[in-house]
Amino acid sequence: MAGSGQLNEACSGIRVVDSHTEGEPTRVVLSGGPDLGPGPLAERLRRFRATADDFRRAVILEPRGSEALVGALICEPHDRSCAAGVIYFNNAGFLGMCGHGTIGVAVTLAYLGRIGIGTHRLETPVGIVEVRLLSPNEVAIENVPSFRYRSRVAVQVAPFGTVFGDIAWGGNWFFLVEESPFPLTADNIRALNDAAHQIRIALRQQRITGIDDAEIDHVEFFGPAQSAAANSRNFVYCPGGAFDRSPCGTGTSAKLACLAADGKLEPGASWVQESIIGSRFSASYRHDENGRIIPTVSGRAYVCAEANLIQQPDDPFRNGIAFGSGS
Ligand code: PYC
Repeated sequence: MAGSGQLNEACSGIRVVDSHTEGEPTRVVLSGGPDLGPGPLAERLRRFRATADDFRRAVILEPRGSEALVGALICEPHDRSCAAGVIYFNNAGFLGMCGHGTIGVAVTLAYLGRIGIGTHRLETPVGIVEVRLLSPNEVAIENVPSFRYRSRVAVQVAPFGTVFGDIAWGGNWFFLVEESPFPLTADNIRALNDAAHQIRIALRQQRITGIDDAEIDHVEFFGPAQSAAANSRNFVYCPGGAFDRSPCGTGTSAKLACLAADGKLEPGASWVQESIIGSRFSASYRHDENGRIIPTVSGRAYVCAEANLIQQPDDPFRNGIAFGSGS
């Protein structure tokens, strides 16, 4: 009988729990992932990239995933003070850090009974982040040190002329554009995404980068908030060509770094960032000893599925469907 017994023995199972953080999905991989061996997370990320890209694609791409999905592979931490190690990936590759993903991971670990209310540390390839589980669905994360690298950088973008933006690090590299080319409404999502994509390509062609020639692969537009409870609305374009449904944890951190650099937000003061779908993160920051900021970003996540992903050996799309990354 199809679907049982011997046939199933040939299929590998990948155990996942899905959640969304303020609308943006996260898929936590609990088992069935690649063996990346020991060592710091940055080293294991290099092994993941070099040896197990099929696994990334199988978990993230259609027909099992979607362009908006971020995967989070749970690993043994190298630093034993951490509750878990985590490596983030999406439809285009790997992410150093992911704010919404970290909130999703914390809520998922709580759902599974692996962590309780209180403060925990998670190890990522770009550093340790502290997560405070405030309730089963509410999490505050203390992100990696964030900073503005350059302000008011001009980039020539064919349909728009000169576009000015700040370059900042919030766990990923961002180009932050204050004057959005289109109003930040759901009707404009396609136009916003296309514009952000053009800017990303122009940054690449004009060799405008982060530190050490790092590619700036996230573009963020800002505009007035729709809710009276928020300070600003954003639209965040992600490396695989999808847009963030949440206000983006690393993008909100990059925004705080710019506000701090401009003297527009005091340490400890609250900043509420609204996403293109109207969901919200609240955030604040403190300074570290190196002149950077340590952002705290809070939001809610909800578990929405538990599943075992199956890859049948003769399925032509067992490793996902490659439409092109959009990058
Ligand atoms: O929340 O940091 C974030 C994030 C990055 C990409 C998608 N979400």
